[in-house]
Amino acid sequence: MAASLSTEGLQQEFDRLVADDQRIEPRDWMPDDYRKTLVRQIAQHAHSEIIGMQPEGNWITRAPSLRRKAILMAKVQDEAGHGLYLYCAAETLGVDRGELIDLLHSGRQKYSSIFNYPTLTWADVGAIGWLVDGAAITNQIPLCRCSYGPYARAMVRVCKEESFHQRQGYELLYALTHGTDAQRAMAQDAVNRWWWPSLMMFGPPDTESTHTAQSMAWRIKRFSNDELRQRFVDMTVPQAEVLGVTLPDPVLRWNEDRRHYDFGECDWDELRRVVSGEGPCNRQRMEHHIAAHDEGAWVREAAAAYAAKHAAVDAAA
Ligand code: FAQ
Repeated sequence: MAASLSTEGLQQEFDRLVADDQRIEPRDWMPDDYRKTLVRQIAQHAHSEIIGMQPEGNWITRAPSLRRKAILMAKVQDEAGHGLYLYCAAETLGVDRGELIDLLHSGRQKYSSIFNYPTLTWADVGAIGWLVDGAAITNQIPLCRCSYGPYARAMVRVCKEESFHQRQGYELLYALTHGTDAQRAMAQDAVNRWWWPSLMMFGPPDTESTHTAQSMAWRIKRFSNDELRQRFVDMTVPQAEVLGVTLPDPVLRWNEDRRHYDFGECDWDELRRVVSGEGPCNRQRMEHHIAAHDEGAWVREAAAAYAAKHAAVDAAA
């Protein structure tokens, strides 16, 4: 069909597929800006999963029991898997993973602000699972219905795994809040530090979000940043009550008229600083990623040589 239609006809067919809630697949014609938006978002998402292994990876050797260590290792490994599905989804748009990693290393692509905060105590592992994975799921469940097929399908599996991650964080914090006074204080301190950065994961307020309107028209995003942030707050406040922690927001309260929780304003200057490279751990995260990438060069070379050898054998057969 692509060969026989004019650009206008192709655009109409694309618009029809999106309006009918059908999936755009890699073989389909798509507008250049749709492709660019997807590459930007999927690459940023993939980088976030990979850089996101660092804050929790910091605690694998110090987990307080074998059970906790096994759970944490499985979780961090899952994040690596998510990064790989997402790089594969991006590659269906005609870009190469190596190219995306270069863009990350040169600061031309981003990763989520949240991974630029330090993990100071063991309770941070629980707070990340409960709040960060909780926010990630809230954002990612609608992405399972994203108009681009490979991204939507990757999200289905990612969301299943994220929900295990969120539960393990909640369960870890529950054990701490039902433990000693020192454990309760450690849990509360972690929640105090991770609450606002978790709300900022949803991106700038709608009034400042440059991409939301177009991404919603293309059905890449199904809800705006503020809608998802509200959904996350509504879901999380009752969980905080069961855990027995307070959320560090003096204006947080149920609004009977809106049937939602009212909550305070994030520090948007802080989000801007962290996204522009001035967060507490930005430099450390990138240095670590670049060093790991360089040290892994021999593995990539060996894998490529192995694949080339087998391709030559197959071709000769
Ligand atoms: N951090 O116009 P919008 C996870 C940028 S995965 C950094 O609103 P958009 C799992 C944005 O890119 C977490 N940058 O943009 C896990 C844009 O920049 P540009 C990652 C941010 O795309 C858990 C500019 O600001 N999840 O946590 C942030 O429509 C535990 C304007 O913003 C995803 O990536 C931010 N927070 O909406 C792993 C989900 N917010 O390129 C390990 C997919 C905004 O114009 C451990 N992504 N920016 O210069 C999305 O849903 C969207 O891309 C948003 C942003 C909602 C993040």
